[in-house]
Amino acid sequence: MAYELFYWPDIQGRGEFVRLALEEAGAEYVDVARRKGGIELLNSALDTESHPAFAPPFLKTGELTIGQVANILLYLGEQHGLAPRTDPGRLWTHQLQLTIADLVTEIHDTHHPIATSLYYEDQKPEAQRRAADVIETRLPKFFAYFSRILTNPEARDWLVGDKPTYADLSLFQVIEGLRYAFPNAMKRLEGEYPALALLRDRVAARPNIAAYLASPRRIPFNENGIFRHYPELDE
Ligand SMILES: N[C@@H](CCC(=O)N[C@@H](CS)C(=O)NCC(=O)O)C(=O)O
Repeated sequence: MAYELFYWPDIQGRGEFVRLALEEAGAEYVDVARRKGGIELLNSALDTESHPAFAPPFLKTGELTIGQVANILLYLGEQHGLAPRTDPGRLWTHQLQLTIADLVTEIHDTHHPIATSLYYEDQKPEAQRRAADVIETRLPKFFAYFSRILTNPEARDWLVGDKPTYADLSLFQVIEGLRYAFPNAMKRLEGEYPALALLRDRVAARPNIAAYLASPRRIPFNENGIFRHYPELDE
């Protein structure tokens, strides 16, 4: 039975971390809200499920409804060999994913530092201060962390041992998104963390991922998602 992914239809957003895992796994799935009448189904699932997600993305499979990106990936990792089976490996992969989720929130907050409910245009001066700090202090700290893991002898090409996991797919997405949002800053920063670009390239070369990226299923980055390009924030 095909998975049902519920996420906003016009953005990559947080749903993209789930799409990448489903695509890498070659899993059959329906991106529900991208179909006619799908937004209504999404909203009604938020209202009526007995274990409702607070916000999209969420994934339905059989009787299960699973919310929170890291939780969805924990499940998909087990189902499709996208994470180790042992407890230490499973928890380590989950920990990396939760750290990526923290980073994603900080990136989101560069354009929405005051309130998610306000427009970017209503918080531009604060966004400028926040973006400058994220570029100067937070990205280097996260990049150094993930680089250290990737260059640890036990990593061998991927974050967790010798096989790709959903955490690698997610880190790929973060690097792609940051290149879109902050091209100038990333040009300056990336040279210092070559292991990250190598990981990005390894993920992009995975056959299922390469096919997905070239397909119309991959929504282009835009200024409604998490990774937004506002030139004034990328100085
Ligand atoms: N921590 C949640 C965050 C979910 C989330 O913030 N979803 C956004 C779209 S990316 C949303 O629709 N939020 C609506 C809201 O927070 O009211 C996750 O990782 O799944």
